[in-house]
Amino acid sequence: MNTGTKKTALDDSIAPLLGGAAVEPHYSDLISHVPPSKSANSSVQATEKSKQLDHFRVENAGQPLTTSHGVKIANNQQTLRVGETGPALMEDFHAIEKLAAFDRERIPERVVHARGSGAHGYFECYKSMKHVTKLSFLQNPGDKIPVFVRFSTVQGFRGSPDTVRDVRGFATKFYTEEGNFDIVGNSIPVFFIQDAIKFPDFVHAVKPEPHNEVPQGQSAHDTFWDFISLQPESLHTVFWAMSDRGIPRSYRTMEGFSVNTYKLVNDQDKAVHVKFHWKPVQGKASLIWDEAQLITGRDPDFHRKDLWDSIEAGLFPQFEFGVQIVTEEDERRLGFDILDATKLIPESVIPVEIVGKMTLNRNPDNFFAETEQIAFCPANIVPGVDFSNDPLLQGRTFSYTDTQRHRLGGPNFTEIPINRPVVPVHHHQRDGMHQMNIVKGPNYEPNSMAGNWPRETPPKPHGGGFHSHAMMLAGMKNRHHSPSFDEHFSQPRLYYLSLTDFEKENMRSGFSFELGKVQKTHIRQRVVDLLARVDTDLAIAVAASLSIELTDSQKNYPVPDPVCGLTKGDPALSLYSSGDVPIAGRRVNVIVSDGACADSLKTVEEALKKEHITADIIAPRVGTIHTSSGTTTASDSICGRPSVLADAVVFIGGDQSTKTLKVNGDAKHQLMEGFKHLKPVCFVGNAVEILDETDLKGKRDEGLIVGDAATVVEQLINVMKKHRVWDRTPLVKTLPA
Ligand code: HDD
Repeated sequence: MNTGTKKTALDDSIAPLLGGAAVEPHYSDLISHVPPSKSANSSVQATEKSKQLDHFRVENAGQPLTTSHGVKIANNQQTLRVGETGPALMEDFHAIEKLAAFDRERIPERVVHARGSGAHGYFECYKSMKHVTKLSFLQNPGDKIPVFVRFSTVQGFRGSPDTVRDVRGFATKFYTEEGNFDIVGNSIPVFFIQDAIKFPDFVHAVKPEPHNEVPQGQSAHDTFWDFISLQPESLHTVFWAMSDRGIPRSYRTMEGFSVNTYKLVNDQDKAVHVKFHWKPVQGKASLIWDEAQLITGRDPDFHRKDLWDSIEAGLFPQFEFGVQIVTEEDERRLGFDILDATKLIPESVIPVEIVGKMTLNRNPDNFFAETEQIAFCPANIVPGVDFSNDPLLQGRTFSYTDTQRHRLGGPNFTEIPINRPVVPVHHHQRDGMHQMNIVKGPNYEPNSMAGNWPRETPPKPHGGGFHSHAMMLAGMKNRHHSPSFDEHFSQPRLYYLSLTDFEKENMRSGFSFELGKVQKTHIRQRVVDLLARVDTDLAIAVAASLSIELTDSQKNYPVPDPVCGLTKGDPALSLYSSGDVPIAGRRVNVIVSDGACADSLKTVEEALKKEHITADIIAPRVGTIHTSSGTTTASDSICGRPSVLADAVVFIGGDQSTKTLKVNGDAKHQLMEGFKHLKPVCFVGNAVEILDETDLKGKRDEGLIVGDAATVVEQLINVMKKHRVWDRTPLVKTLPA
């Protein structure tokens, strides 16, 4: 055994790997090849929060291995035992500590929203909102504050795939100069229930079924649809989840909504109701359902990696921040209750006023320490904001900190670095599990021992203490809900009418798929009955896929009243009705083989780069590929990076290359699959011969593009702006893959 001062046990074991040379020093050699994270580099301006986190960041490079008590360790490879074959010894404090720490590594996952990804960034104010709110970060244009955002799915466990059909969480922590303010929102503007008391029932129904714990990451099962069919208030949110909104292309291409109505309060103590919105600068976009399901196997971390990679590439995701301010007069003319979280406020009636922008520019250093331990709560508000009487919001204000005390092990989770505000914290709360601070002085108030510090601060226009907005209330104590919460069909109808034809069709397919997985026929029938109350054509289409026939009475249900007189819908509710979408940050699979035309490849790569689109070079094998006049590097194989992971596919021609790819099954599969998922599929030069080897021989459409490199790439960029080749839908239904 090595007990000397120069070589260690690890030195002995890695020496052969390093060519048997004397190993000294050793750890830094092993890790020096790890490239530094670009997003963590100083090119990104450090925010106050980032500077605060510096105090807690631990760099291990060049440091000796120690126990948690700081004792340097000479051997981390073998347990202390008697002789070479004898039993282990209890006095091996290092082995015992190491195993005990490992045994406790997992903490309870979030009861919902367990699967998620986060990023640091900053928020910048565009314009002063002083007239409506004291919120410190909305006073002066140009002011910036740090934020941390966590995106998530709702239903699945921590290890579930990213691209399941689900609502997405969109939670933002603003580290303001007056404390932490959280907007714990979703990617869908409405919620399944109106009153927080129903949340456990809803979650039990949607989570994997209790007897066998399936299905994972899916709502396509009996208990979910049983609940929905008996709870018509959930229908509106279900409409959104069954539409393309339930399968976003990326976290970067989702809208975010506070869902609940809040209040903004100004320095005159005047309050207005408000809903908060996030608008993705990258544009809105979704996946195709078949594609989403395939990605769950091909790359279960698809959204997580997309967020991470775009930040590392310097293509920082941005979201504009908007407010929908509702005056008392507006409230009266809307015709529905803005305190009902199953209702949205149409943007064509009350426009979203854009007041700032959030930029996500830094990946976390440690997933557990930051993304897993961050604790959001709708009750985390600061001066300038207050709660509305929305009964869902009222219940939420309790549930989050309660679950966090359990999940994060006690009341002191606010001292975990990611949760600390960037302003000082002083109070009389003490002790408990994992207290990190050494607080001096008396722990009660009033006190004369320390001049009664820390003291209250009266409310002020700026920098004052938080005080709740005063409101006159009177009423009987009871468990009734307001009759204004009773209507459930007008808003789902508004949403359905707002969609483009292909979005409507996707929603019908979404319903058909999910209800097709439901075993109990009476549950399917009840859902179809609810659909008939919203739109007869939709109900007939879904019913047909389930061999259900609508009764005459179901066909003649009264048409719900239009919301705010919007008989044709509201364009803002559709993903695609407003025309071209931004394409910066998209990815294209560029397929080559040995002999591929170097000039064509260069033209395509350069044109895509100009649009900030990533070209992933893929080939029958990874590594060096010999082109017509040099080499290129395939970052993945055609099989390893299928079309479902890209937004478009380009085949580069070249005599030998085309000859190889024509007989390559993975290449032809990529072509057909990309086509099936309505993606542009392009052929440069003689690569068109690959197309002619498939069932699509001779076929051309807007997105099946053939020609020289410059022509192809120009057309490709134009088609990508439409996101998909939607007109292809009827044809692809007849194709196998
Ligand atoms: Fe919730 C987590 C969003 C209703 C109780 N919720 C959670 C997260 C998001 C939302 C984004 C994950 C935050 C993170 O990334 O850590 N929840 C919503 C929205 C709702 C909503 C937009 C409707 C407007 N939630 C809601 C109700 C209750 C909860 C009515 C209970 C009364 N939500 C929770 C929770 C979670 C949570 C159980 C799980 C983990 C956590 O809080 O920290 O307390």
